[in-house]
Amino acid sequence: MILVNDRFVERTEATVDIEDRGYQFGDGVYEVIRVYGGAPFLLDEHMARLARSLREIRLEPPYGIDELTDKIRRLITLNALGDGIVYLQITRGASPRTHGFPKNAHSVLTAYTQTLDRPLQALQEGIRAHLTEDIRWLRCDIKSLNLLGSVLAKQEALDKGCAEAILHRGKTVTEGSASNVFALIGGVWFTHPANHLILDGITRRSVLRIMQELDMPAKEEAVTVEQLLAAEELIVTSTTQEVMPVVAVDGRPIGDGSVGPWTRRLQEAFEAAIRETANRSS
Ligand code: PSZ
Repeated sequence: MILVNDRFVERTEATVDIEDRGYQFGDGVYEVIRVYGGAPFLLDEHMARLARSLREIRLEPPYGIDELTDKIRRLITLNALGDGIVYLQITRGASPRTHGFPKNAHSVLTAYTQTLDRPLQALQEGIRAHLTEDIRWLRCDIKSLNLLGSVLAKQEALDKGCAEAILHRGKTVTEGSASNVFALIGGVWFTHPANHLILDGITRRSVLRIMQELDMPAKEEAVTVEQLLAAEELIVTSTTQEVMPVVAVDGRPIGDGSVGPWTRRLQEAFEAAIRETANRSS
């Protein structure tokens, strides 16, 4: 089933207007929520970030966030989702095409589920990443539907045989095309501060909390490309990539080119949080 505004409908019944502003302008925001063993992971944090994204683009959702949270849980149950994701987006709705906000349009909410396994082999072996200039707009803190900057960066990385693009504005590393970046330098984890230049990842925040619990020093301070290449360990984090080791950047090994001990400890703690979520639902 698919959630369309406040109704659960079959996939074939879910249609989008060709003048929907999400389709024409990318005028909307979205979330991707991880589900483990039928239980949504960090759902309240995703919903709080969604509410913030909506406010920042002055978009009124069709109904309140509490009601939406209930409906997302219902969607997971209806679809008997085990391990997977919920994709959820809200657009400014359909109206004759003009840039300014339409007066009579109603926002359009759609959400669906997708089964997805954990990327176990990549988590074990690590991935290669490719550095590329961050050409995105200056409100990367909003989880907006406009993803061309990320799409082009990711494809450039894939074309080079890498699984993720690490973005930099000039000398400063910002984040991944669809992830946040942490570099272990001199025994301290560095990640870009949560300002307008990055998306404040839910996984990023969860990993920062874990670092605190494990007494691993962490600083929300940007690093340069040069510092990143000299890091002892490197990870990218996201809802679907979890705590993903990066073992090489543009063909240069990070550390000795294998997954480091601090990364392994983080992965174990993150797995424990996942297990706790999955157990709660069973
Ligand atoms: O399925 C996928 O490939 C996903 S699910 C979430 C993402 C990709 N990306 C989230 C993201 C992002 O797009 C950018 C630019 N920065 C950071 C992140 C990580 O955010 P969280 O941890 O909330 O998923």
